[in-house]
Amino acid sequence: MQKIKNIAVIAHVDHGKTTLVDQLLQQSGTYEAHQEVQERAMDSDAIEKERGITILSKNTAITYGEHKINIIDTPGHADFGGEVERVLKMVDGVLLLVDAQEGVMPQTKFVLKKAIAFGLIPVVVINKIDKDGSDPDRVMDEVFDLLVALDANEDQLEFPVLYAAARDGYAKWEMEDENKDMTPLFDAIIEHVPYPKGSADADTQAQVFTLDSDNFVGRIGITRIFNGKVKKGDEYLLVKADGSKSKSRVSKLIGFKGLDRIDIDEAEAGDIVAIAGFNDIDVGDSVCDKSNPVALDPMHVEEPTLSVIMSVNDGPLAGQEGKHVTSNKIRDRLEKEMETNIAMRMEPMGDASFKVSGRGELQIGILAENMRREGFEFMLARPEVVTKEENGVKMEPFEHLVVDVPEEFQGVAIEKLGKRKANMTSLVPMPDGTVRLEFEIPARGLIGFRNEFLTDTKGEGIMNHSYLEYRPYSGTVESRTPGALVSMDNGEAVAFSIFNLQARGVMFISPQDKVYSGMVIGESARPGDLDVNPLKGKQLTNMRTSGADDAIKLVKPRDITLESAMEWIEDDELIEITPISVRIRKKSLDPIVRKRAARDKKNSK
Ligand SMILES: Nc1nc2c(ncn2[C@@H]2O[C@H](COP(=O)(O)OP(=O)(O)OP(=O)(O)O)[C@@H](O)[C@H]2O)c(=O)[nH]1
Ligand SMILES: [Mg+2]
Repeated sequence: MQKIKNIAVIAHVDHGKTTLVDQLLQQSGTYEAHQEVQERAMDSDAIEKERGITILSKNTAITYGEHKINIIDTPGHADFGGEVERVLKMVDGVLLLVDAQEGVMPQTKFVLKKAIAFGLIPVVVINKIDKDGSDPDRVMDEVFDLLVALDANEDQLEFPVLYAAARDGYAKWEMEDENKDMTPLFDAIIEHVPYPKGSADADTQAQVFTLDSDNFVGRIGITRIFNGKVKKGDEYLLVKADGSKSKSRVSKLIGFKGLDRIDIDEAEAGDIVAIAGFNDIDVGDSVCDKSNPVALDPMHVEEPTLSVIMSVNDGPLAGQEGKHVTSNKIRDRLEKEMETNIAMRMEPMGDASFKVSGRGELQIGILAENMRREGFEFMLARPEVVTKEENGVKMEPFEHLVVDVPEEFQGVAIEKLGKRKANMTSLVPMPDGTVRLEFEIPARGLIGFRNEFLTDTKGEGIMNHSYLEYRPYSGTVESRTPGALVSMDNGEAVAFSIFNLQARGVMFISPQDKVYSGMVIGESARPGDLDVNPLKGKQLTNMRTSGADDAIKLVKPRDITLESAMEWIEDDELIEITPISVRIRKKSLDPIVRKRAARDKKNSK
């Protein structure tokens, strides 16, 4: 029987997880000599590559001496925390990476809290020690204090610590040691991560933690085998979270080796393998012995905290750019998503709309981005937090927020966050002249804050947050002040009128962009919406051919992305998303209806 170690790499976003996995793959000699490998090889999805972030957790396996090490790379962004939660149950140890300069950040706390709760002893890797501003001693203290605060037990407090520069390919036990290679980290894994429990001779018990598909064999469940063996060709019972059972034969068994997948005939307790042959296999399902099925605990991950209504595009430009536009298509796609994405929820709302819930704007935004790339067209409303009742008290999600700002912006940051009901818990001057402020804030208060924060801090502020807990509802928080510039006509925008409108605010459109009545084409410099006409040409001259256009200096319009739009819009606005465009519109396209609503709102105040 092969000796196996199963680890997950966890950290705050960007602290270097995927880069570290690259080095472990390379230095273990897992790649073939001629194999060409991209940087951050585990980030294989298109959006992951584009943005340089990990979205889905993924596993790989390396051989080190007589050991096989199964490694699961996890995402660090708070919105994908559910991915980390479900992975932690599958491993026997974690590598906790902490940036030697940034130190403990909100998601470091979140993932470590979960790991501690699972009883795992972290191998702490203080990473990026090559950075100029790095301060490994301070960061080490922060990690220790965090473990104490998380009620870690004595064994957990004895955690091993290494110092590393993943990008440069070395890890070491002491800062004074020579920068060589990853050997110390490999040794730490072998020495400190326990061997899997369970027995290859017991009845089979395996659990699915990720789904995949294969053109030839269809749906594949990536599973951790906790007991017994899984053999190709044998029959097993699939037990779902609701207790329902179905029998199937394993048509294909796939093992992992670096970035490759290999056909195998058998695997046993402790290993991580992919299983094909079960058509309706889902995340959390157990694959069990058919005569003695004992299912494993279904997976629990934290509930979604944010929801947004997705609906069929009913604007005047509907159906012109997308392939899938009907509510049936949208429903099918969302249902498919929910099968694999256990941290998200979907609820049909009638009238061709769906409530999609997740952990944050980025998670919902990535789903929407994937859908538009697949040819979907739809609308999104303003994100809302998911509130719930506990003992008759309305509760809402709170977040732990850390902002790093140059000293001169400390005042404005505190003032703005105060208006959003944030409560400051710490203020620490950092060696580089910035100040680190920590807050507890209702998740509601963060919606739309990022843009404002970046403007207020002239782009120099950095903010990070992650889910804390549900607390009693904290009353109204402030939202966007500037009004919208709303088009009052249908057609193609004209340079001359955009030029004139620039004085009124920031434009979102360029000449020749399609616009319609009720579409938001800019942000007004003042509060309150303003109906404007972006189609007005200079009197009857054909400006483009006359060359007069060249004389007009247009400011570059603000780029409206799916996520910036989600941050920006108000309750009476929608985002229209197609494979080609992201537009913002008023819910009601009729100016008279909007005027009446505005008047009613004013009167009711
Ligand atoms: N200076 C320095 N930069 C590093 C080091 N390790 C990683 N980086 C850089 O940090 C950035 C983020 O690295 P990733 O490996 O994508 O980080 P990650 O933790 O996987 O990020 P997420 O998966 O999105 O949470 C990249 O630009 C890396 O090149 C290091 O040791 N030193
Ligand atoms: Mg990553």
